[in-house]
Amino acid sequence: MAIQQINIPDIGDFDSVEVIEVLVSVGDVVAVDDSLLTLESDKATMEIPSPVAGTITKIAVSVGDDVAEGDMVFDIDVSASASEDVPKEESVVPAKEAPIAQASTAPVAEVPKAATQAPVASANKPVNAQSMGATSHASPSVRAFARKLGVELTQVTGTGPKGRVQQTDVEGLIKSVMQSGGAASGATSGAGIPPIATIDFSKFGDTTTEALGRIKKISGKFLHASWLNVPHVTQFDECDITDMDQFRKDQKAIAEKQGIKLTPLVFVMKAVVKALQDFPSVNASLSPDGQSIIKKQYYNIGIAVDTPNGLMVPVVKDVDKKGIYELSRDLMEISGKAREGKLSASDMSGGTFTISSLGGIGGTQFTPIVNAPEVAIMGLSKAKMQPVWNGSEFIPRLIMPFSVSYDHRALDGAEGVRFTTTVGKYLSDLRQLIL
Ligand code: CAO
Repeated sequence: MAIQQINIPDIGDFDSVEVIEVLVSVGDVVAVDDSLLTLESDKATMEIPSPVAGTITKIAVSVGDDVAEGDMVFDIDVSASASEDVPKEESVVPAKEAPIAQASTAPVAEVPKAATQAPVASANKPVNAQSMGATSHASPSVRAFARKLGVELTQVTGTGPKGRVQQTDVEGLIKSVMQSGGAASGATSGAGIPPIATIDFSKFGDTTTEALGRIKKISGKFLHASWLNVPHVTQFDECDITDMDQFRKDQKAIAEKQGIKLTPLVFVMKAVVKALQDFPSVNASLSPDGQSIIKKQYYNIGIAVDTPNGLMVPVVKDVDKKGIYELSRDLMEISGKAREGKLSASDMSGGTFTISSLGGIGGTQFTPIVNAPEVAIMGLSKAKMQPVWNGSEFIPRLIMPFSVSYDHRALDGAEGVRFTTTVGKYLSDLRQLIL
């Protein structure tokens, strides 16, 4: 046995503090930094971490004792043999600094080796209250309240004087975690989504609070779910739409006679569908277990529409089977219905790929969020005349920036950029759509 005596380290300004929790028992195997004791003064609560890995062989304090710097509190056996008696599964747990693969496969004998490599010398190295986790200021009663509810004070933003954490701050954190559905994932485990601080903005100036509209609340949930579940990659690109736009303008007068407004968007829809036929994995969804890709042989394009009530995504069906005029009519109809709040459930369902066009408004590029369970979405930005080098001179060309965000589980980067390049190729030369 190689016994390492653990003493109370530097506890800052306090002469002695009370032990309010003994977090280990004799025979427990601990890793470096595992908490051993909780101390509480009238000003702060602090945890004493283990400076070594090993097995607890003696505990020299009890709850209610007062301890001071240098007091002996534990004996820990740091020898190799100390962990050999411990069942294999348990002994692997403390080796938390080992790579994951090693942790699950390492033979028992390797664990004490890691333990002896731990910074034994640091047992005698002064550790101040800050490094012991007492970084949050809070009264003992607030600390006790947080502890009772399993809230780590370091996750709470204090709104009291000098950032002191108050009971309302702890309550606010719990409320926000519950509302975001994060409670199940464990607010204190570190595995959940770290909450955003709750701040009383009125402390800094006048504010007004308005409830989000119904559509915004609904779309917000979908956007949030996609943002959290889908590993997004956004590929930026641009294409020369000079010829396409000239053709559009040539057709505009004829279209207007039929009551149709021709915008670049319908040409993009046709080019996208042709590219989707070339890249079936983009016109797809992942199976719920993520083990298969479901490729769709129909081409229904969702169009993000900006309405007074918020973003809506009606779907234009069978885009592959429709001409430019028919698509324009469909687009005018569904965007009109969206703005008047008259979309039916079937108008909004069955999409296979979505286009979000901000080209009529402005901007150079943006990163749209995938309309899951689809696997990709295109973002269109405003086309501008730009000088383009043709090999001998700069010529003015109409260049449209666009982006495609995609689910990296479904598409590799190479496939993503091949897709955007193909869309650009079709938009630059519409004749290719009929090949
Ligand atoms: N580059 C340059 N000009 C463009 C363009 C582009 N990429 N796209 C459209 N335009 C032009 C149109 O030609 C039109 O000009 P003219 O009247 O001179 O022909 C003008 O901009 C306005 O077009 P529009 O926006 O009315 O029509 P559209 O078919 O392009 O778009 C719709 C229809 C419903 C998509 C659009 O009105 C809309 O709601 N866009 C916002 C979508 C949105 O909010 N997306 C964000 C989602 S966040 O992820």
